[in-house]
Amino acid sequence: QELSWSYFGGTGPDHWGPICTNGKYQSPIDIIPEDTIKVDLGSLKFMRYDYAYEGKLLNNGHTVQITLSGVPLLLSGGGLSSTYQLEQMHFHWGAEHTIDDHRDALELHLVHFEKKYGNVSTAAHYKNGVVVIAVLFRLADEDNKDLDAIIEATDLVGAHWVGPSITKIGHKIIPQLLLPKDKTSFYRYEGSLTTPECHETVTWFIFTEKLTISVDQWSVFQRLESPHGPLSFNYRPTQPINGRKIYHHLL
Ligand code: SG4
Ligand code: ZN
Repeated sequence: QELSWSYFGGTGPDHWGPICTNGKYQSPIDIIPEDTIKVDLGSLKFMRYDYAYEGKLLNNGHTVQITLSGVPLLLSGGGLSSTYQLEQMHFHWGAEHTIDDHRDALELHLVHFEKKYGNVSTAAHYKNGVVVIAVLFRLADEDNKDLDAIIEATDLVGAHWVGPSITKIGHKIIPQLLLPKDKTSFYRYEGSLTTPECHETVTWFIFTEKLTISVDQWSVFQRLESPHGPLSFNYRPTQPINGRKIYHHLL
């Protein structure tokens, strides 16, 4: 089974299509903290992120993606003018957003859609339709216990590629534990999805506090099978800022 786009070669980022190539508000970007605009955007409000949920994990050939079952998890605040609902979480190994050109080991994306649109694929066609929360992970000596169940499930769906593969995550997931403790410091800017079609309808929030992952845990992601063999990295190169304002919310 072939996928229409990838992170390498003839189906790689240079061949992703019109919006990806010609857009002026693309993501990810390199964030230069010194150039950010310090403002009070109001705090982000995470509703029901502190409960334990059953989760499934999917290897779609581009990433591993987690969906949770049960009541909707909601996000507001941070200067947003409406309420957004969590659809899925996924990882990029090799972080997508860099800080002062430094690339961390891993980036978690929590993808939300504006409630009135019902899902991300519809919301992605409308201004302010999508909000992605990004969490950066740096390498550390110790395992991150809060990633254990996800790593275990990733190992299960990582085997020989015969098409997308899904598994139930062995332990319940508490999404709050995948967010940094300090939620009062984050960057915000207007950008795009980081994969085709690269729709420019995404408000990005990137926490400044990083979490950690061990090399052993990280290598499980890098072994994930895709149609092109092991998916050793899955980040898009950083894109031009083109005069966009990058805000830094500080309490
Ligand atoms: C990953 O490829 C996800 O698997 C996609 O989700 C997601 O697309 C895509 O990344 C872009 O999202 O936060 N990196 S990102 O900008 O959520 C969408 C699915 O394919 C539309 C469901
Ligand atoms: Zn992503």
